[in-house]
Amino acid sequence: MANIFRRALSRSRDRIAGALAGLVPGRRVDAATLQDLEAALIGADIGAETAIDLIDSVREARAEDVRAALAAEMVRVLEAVSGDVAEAETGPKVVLVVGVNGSGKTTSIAKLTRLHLDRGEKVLIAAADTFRAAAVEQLRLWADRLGVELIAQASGADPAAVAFDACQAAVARGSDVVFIDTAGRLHTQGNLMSELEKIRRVTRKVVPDGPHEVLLVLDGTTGQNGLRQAEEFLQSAGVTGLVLTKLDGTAKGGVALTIARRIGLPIRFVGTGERDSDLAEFNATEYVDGLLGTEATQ
Ligand SMILES: Nc1nc2c(ncn2[C@@H]2O[C@H](COP(=O)(O)OP(=O)(O)OP(=O)(O)O)[C@@H](O)[C@H]2O)c(=O)[nH]1
Ligand SMILES: [Mg+2]
Repeated sequence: MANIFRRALSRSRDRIAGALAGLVPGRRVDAATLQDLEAALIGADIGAETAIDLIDSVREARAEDVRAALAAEMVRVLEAVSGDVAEAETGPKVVLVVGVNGSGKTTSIAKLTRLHLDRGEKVLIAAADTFRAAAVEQLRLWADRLGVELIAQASGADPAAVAFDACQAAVARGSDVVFIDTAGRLHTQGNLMSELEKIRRVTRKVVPDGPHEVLLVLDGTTGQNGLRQAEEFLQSAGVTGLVLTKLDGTAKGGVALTIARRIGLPIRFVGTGERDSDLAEFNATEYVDGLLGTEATQ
């Protein structure tokens, strides 16, 4: 399969390639080139602290080795947080999907559903975003299109009650996985954050070892701001992994490195478009190749 990160990160890769072009083989790396490289990394939305650390790791390298050394360090940073996903011991795997408004939660659930269906698994979806009728309808459209069962209640219903129903239905039907869609929220909305805690608590009454994953969906184009969101959600929602969405062409994409380094959370998936097939499992080596063009030059 073609490396999707090649396309997604082409802008940042071009910029970084421009900086790397200043390196003269056979010579030590000069300060001006390192400065250019640092600026290119920051321009790719790798936060300043992370960029400085990366530059430090290649300061002593020979010019011709810089790209490879940088790539190795980036992969190391990303793989340090790869971590395994908890598997369901008995009964369905419960996956709670959270994030701020419009980050791509509902669409990501459609994509994840498709991924699991393609593996031959039985999927059920819970419409626990009960704030807007349109939110339920959006999910219903996806569920119909994908041919999976949706558990929903009238708008305004208690999201935790929907999640509870869905877990019970998933147990009754022998589903392999249940995805719980939630309304967008900010970490500052205390009542909404405690609602997530309630959802978690209530699902445990049905599936005691769940939720097995709490996926935070982050818009990959919101840059360092997205990082702060991730940090705040981590505190209050028990997030276990990330889905980075909208990495489709004009994204700078470097935020993944900062997330890994600062937050210590694995990026599990990336979204690369609006269709249900536009999802890929995150792969550190391919991502770094997309950012640095490593493989093309070796
Ligand atoms: N280009 C692109 N668009 C995406 C991607 N993921 C989601 N979108 C679009 O982003 C918009 C918001 O997506 P939703 O899935 O509705 O986001 P949400 O987080 O559920 O939004 P709320 O429920 O309102 O908080 C929609 O127009 C999606 O089609 C992606 O990976 N790439
Ligand atoms: Mg939604």
